[in-house]
Amino acid sequence: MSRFDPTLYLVTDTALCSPRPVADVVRAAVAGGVTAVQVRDKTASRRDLLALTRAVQAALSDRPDVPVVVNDAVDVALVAGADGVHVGQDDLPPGETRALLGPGPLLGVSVSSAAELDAALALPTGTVDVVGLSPVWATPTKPDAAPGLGLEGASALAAAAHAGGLVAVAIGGIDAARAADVARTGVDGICVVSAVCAAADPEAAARALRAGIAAGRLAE
Ligand code: TZP
Ligand code: MG
Repeated sequence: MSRFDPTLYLVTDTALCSPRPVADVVRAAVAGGVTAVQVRDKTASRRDLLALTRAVQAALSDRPDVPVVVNDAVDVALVAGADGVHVGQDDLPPGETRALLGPGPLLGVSVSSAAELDAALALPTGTVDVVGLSPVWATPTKPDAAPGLGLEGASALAAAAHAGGLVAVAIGGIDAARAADVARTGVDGICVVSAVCAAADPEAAARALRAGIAAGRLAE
């Protein structure tokens, strides 16, 4: 899947979804307007991450338009036949990850600075598809994240990513109240964890985020 709609990209957190199964939260969130899903569980074994990925894929079996991407684990993504992988700066490098994946699946890379973005842009065309601009704001969901880019930083990195032909999504501290401001930076999409996973009603939370994004895009 080389083309996808990155408008509202849900990154899962098993603990924040609990006691609800992640797959149930994902299904509700997709009904509310989530367009892409990344299965992320830093504490799960490879085997459990595979089971979680398969549960999410099964929950979305009637939504082939919504890609299921695996965080960090290219082996799990390959075994599950996932639509892609997202790697950080401490994971397998993107070139090697692409070599393992082959040309079809999506490859996302987290970048926290212009230097990290430049490194992604310097790779051969078709290596990286999407960059996650990370984080826009500090967030308790990832306390070890780099310092926040802010809206101006995200805007500058999004422009540079677009100039190099990459899709740019923003992550970190984004909720419905901030979604319009983030959309106005020109990013192609917004990634959220807690705004959906910790919501009492994930479907309503996704709808509110989509409304914020739409408002920001209209104002562009
Ligand atoms: N990468 C950068 S910030 C972050 C990740 C996975 C967590 C974002 O979580 P939230 O709850 O949407 O702020
Ligand atoms: Mg990672």
